[in-house]
Amino acid sequence: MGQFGFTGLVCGLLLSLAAAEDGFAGWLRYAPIPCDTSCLQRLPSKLTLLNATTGSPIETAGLELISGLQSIFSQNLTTTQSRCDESSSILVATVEDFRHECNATTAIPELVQDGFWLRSTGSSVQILGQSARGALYGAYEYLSLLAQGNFSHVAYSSNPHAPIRWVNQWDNMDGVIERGYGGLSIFFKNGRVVDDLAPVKQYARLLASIRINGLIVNNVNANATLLSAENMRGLGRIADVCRPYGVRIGVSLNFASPETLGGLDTFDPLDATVVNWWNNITNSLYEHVPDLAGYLVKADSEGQPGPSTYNRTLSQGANLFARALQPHGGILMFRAFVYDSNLNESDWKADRAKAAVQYFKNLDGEFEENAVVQIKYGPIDFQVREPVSPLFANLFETNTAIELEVSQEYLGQQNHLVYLPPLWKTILNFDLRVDHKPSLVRDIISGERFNRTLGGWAAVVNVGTNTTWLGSHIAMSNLYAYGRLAWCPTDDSERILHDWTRLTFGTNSQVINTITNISMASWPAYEQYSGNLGIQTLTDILYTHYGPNPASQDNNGWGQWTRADHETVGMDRTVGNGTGYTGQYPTEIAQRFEYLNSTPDDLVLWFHHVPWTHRLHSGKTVIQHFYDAHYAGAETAQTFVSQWESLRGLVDKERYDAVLDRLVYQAGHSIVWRDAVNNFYFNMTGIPDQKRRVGQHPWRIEAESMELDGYRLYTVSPFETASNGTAIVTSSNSTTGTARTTLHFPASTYDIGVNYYDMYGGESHWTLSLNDQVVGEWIGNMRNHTLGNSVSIYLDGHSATRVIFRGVKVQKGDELKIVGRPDGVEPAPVDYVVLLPSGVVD
Ligand code: GCW
Repeated sequence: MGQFGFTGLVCGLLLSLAAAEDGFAGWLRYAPIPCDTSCLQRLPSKLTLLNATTGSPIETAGLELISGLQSIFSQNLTTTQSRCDESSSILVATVEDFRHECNATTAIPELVQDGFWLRSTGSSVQILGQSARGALYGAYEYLSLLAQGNFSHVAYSSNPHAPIRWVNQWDNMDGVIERGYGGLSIFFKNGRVVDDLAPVKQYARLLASIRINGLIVNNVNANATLLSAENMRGLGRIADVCRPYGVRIGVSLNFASPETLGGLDTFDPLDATVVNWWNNITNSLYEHVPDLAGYLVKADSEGQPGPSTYNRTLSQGANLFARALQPHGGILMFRAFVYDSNLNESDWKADRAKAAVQYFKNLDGEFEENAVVQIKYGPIDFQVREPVSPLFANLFETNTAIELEVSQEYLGQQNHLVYLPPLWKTILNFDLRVDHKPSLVRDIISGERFNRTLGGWAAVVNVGTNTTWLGSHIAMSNLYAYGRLAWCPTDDSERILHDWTRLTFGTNSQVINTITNISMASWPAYEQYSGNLGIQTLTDILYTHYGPNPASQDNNGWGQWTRADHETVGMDRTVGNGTGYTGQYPTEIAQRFEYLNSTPDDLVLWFHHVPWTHRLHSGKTVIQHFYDAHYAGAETAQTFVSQWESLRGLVDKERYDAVLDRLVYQAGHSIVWRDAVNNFYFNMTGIPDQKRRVGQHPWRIEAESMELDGYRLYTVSPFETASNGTAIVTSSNSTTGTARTTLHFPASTYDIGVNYYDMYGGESHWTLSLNDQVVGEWIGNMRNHTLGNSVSIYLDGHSATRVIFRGVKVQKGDELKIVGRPDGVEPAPVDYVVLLPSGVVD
């Protein structure tokens, strides 16, 4: 192995693989698979690399194969001197080198950029890439098969769906990640690039293994200081670490940089000094990062500067950067997320969803060839359900890419399991019927439908310093699946999950089935308890985008309105009577959504304003659907816990416990969601739940109804995030509070739940006792420890949560007591206690 000069690196890899199951290895664990002598004989024992120059992806492929076979089978590959040895050997090369050097006659199907060919006859393996990067992808593919215990003889080529397969990080220079739920930045700290880039190297490795070829390292709300001389050197170091993995880095730019950083008195994109300034910056960047992938620009959006300051068009703004990049072969990703955030809700026709088409449609054909318009999947903002952005059907002479979000903003922030590929596929597989011809979104972004040469994918990922990357082991299936779909969007969501699970948790079929069941049920369940029928995620859009707060959607300029009132709900986006949004789609689609009878239930409130008593295709009224769905979703979330518990002993303890903690939390928070949304609309409409559940909680004891000492009542806002609108808090920050009650429930064994608030800024302590015997105690530190983020300093839908003590024997007349000791600003708040007989979810 000395031949390639990477002895030290190999050891480094092996060490990290031997580490604890803390998630750092992701799906690249290369866990051991038993392999006896005859099994070993069926594996290659030698490795031949053609042109493995130092730092090239071919060399990386060799390193990965050596460490992978060593780790999985304890098989030590010996590297051969011979150029084209075929027996018992893995050959890794580019197709070109292979043809040139090996006098080869093998017929290899045509490969496109980054594609690869993989042939394995057991002991002989050929891995050939269209490029060195493709060869590395082939090596990861082969290792993925082996790591899943798949020894099949194979011969196939694999080509990417689109050339752009990027991830975006929203990392700020101070190290905080916007909408990041897995810790601080692995790239930046205190305004500079960090010294230790080991996590970046591992991230690049994970990305390469799912065939991601571009990485934007900083937030789209960009800070111009990234372009300082010192930081350019830092970017050079980041790029050096990523290059061996075929991952090219790029940066987000702040449009006003010529003024704020460069000291010019303008940032007008048509001003010659500005053009010059950006050209110089671009040239300097390429000196540090010769293979810079390009730029990402958010302009004229949410307070970010842009060309509108000088009455220039968005395309004039975009082309400034595109042209600066052209001599270097870079790509400009220009975001379509441009909208007015000061809309007037009293204007029936105002509609944020129309913004992207309004801003970009007329600019079609005006963007440079190396510019790509990056479009969020829906017209608003990463909601639990949105129709596809109509902009995909309005740009024919402009390159486009879809923007997805792996980071679960609006979708539980990785504290809730939500497996996203089924959501993404509703968009990717949507047929927009442009000119009455098949026009699947995935074929538009690949460039195929409108004959574009450039296009593809971006996903906001936001990994951080948490060893699990995203803050949760199980959320990593979304990152894995994103890479898989960007390569091949027709891959099946469940099969992707099977592969991920085998690689991440092993090949036990119970583990695979259980994780698949939970994951596949997770997006539907989350939609059911967080926002149905296309009303959007009913989260707090003015604060952290996490817990419930339906009222926050309306009466502000953000345009994420529900228009809910006593009688009616939903946005009328029809041409006939509403905002006219449906008219932005091609005729067939516009017609489908224009009318209630052809609009699917799951988008009815997106497109129509209807009475709460409107009957859906399902036969239910809108309001009853809300009630039922919120109950069903929360009930499904409860089953995640028991399903996961069936894996005790089948998953290593470290990850078993961590995932269990999250799922228990999710089960409790899904009830917070359910009750908040149901109570909110029950209060608004006065229409009772036919099944008499909403507002009826026979197994609860409200904290405010208990006998209190050192506790006082607290009116929670928003009201629906406390049972009965009221909680209790200690009378001061230093007073211990006691709440007692006598139980009148029938003698039985119950699970006892306590709903309380776990706020940021304090770690209160609570004890629950029955007849002075302690049942359990807990600390309000989840936000700091168990969960990946700290979300609220208030008693609200973000901090509301439930702790459960299982199997407690209760006699009629027992005295239940909660003692709460406040800490910091957290006054040991309690909402209610619930006694759950087996099978009851209250
Ligand atoms: O959804 C919104 C987020 C912002 C984000 C913005 C965007 C980076 O709340 O945090 O800013 O989208 O996509 O630009």
